[in-house]
Amino acid sequence: MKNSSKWWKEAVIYQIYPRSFKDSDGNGIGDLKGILSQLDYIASLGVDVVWINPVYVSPGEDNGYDISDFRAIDPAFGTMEDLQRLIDELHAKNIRLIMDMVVNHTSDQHEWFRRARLSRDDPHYTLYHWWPAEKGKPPYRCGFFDPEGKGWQYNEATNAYYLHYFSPHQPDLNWENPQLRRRVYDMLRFWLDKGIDGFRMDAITFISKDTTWPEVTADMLKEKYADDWGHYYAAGPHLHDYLKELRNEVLRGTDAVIIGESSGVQAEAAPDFVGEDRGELDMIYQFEGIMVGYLPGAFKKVDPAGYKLTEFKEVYSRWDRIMEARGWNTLYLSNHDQPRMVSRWGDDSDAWRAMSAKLLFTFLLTMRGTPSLYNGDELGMTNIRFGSIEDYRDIETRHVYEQIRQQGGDTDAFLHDQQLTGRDNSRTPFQWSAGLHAGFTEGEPWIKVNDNYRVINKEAQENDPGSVLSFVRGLIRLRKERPVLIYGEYRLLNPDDPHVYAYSRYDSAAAVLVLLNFTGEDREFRCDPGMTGDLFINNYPDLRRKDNSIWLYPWQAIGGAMPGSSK
Ligand code: TEU
Repeated sequence: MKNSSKWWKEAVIYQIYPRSFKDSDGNGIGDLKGILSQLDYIASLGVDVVWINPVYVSPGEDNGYDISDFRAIDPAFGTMEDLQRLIDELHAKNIRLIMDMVVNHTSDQHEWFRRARLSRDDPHYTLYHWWPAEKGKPPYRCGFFDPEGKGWQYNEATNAYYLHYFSPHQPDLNWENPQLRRRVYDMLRFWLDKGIDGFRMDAITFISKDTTWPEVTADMLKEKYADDWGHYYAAGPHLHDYLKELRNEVLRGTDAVIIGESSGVQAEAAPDFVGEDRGELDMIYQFEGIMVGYLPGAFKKVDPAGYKLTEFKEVYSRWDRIMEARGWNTLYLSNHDQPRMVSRWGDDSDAWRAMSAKLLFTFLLTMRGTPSLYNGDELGMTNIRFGSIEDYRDIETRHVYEQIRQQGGDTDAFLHDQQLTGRDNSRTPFQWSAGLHAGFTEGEPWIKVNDNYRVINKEAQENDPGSVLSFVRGLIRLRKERPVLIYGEYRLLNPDDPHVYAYSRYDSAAAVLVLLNFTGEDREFRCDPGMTGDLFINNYPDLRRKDNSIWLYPWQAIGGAMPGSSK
């Protein structure tokens, strides 16, 4: 059914990275009590859903994406009581809570794996994937966070290699085993019973493996999977069966939402995951959008020429078209795995930081699809741009650096790229004030605070009507007031214009024109200036209309009703 209404289609999601949001006990790590202390702030944004990154017990090799106890809160983040309070107090403010859940792998410190690795006879052995060493070397698999890039790790006690798509500390779970699946479903129900409103399923597209373990040759990877291991990993033979089973076993009869991180899924395949006829996921976080401007084949290497707006428009327009018929889109320009939104897609110089951040939020909040806003972006927080590998905490950056070093590659060039793309850029502490450590902690922060906190912080923007923060609050309100911005059709108006992104949103009652100047220069948009009547979004005080043109200021973003529109 096309565009049936659902609470999660109308929602704005706010992603909180708990480790860096607010520390309540001075240990330098953000925690649940910290989040609890800022609920008024969160509510003041107007968001409907909070998504928190993993807070389960974990050795923290990958900041919580290596879970060692699925059913308990890591003491660094607080207690189960804190979590229950968070659920209740968010609900009291009409905000739902989505928890991040990692079931492609566990930590190597999880009890299941600690036992599994002891002996082939241990009942836990079959909860993971193994290659017995008597069969020789396993066929190559890529381990994204492995210092050598390998996806199999030898384990002496079992004389076998275990599979890990991420780091050797993150062994992959064996979804082929029905017992494993039952354990996972039980555990997911455990969390729903606590009253949470859904899950963001981490790396969920990787759970099904071809256990005939075919050789994956470089040619095959290139031809069939566009040189991307993620594409191969997301093409497991039973993926859709497992997702259907998961939905049936866990979500049936609930109002909860399930959002899959869909690494490796290409646009044409997306409706098979989220089509309402499918009974699998509700939404996915696609990767094609955030890959725009990366050079093919290389690890997150940015094109020095920057990204092409025409490509950006093409990707988002295509995803809209594909989802229109079967499914529902999400929109995000940053998260805990991506650099800061304004540094990657806007211009984070003093001159244009605020303007370009406002423009990017206009995009996120006027497109069709459920927007996810990443904490700190609403202040225009920027990349920290670490100069040395020592400053990084992220396992991905550190281990890929090691891979490159071992292969004799150019580590300086890598570090240079990481300044734009590295994950730690978006993981620095939330900038609350101009005070000590940006008001994040009274202790020593687990990762450096961005020096610009004295200028960019919540306190400075709170009561400034011209701030990015105020602008975002206004946009969220507007989206709520105008259903056309949620369910209305989307049309791209100028696919070939390399500077301005123009589109309309319309339904039977209203039509809205959005113009976004993605450059630091004045740009002309040729159209009948009468095209914009009542202007309700503008990051400048005025709009210059002249003859048959609208002249946009640098990074100007406007949205307005199209009077008597012919759409
Ligand atoms: O990310 C999965 C994933 O596909 C990553 O490889 C992602 O593409 C990469 O981090 C981008 O640089 C998820 C989580 O979001 C991430 O934080 C975890 O590190 C990863 O799974 C392993 O659990």
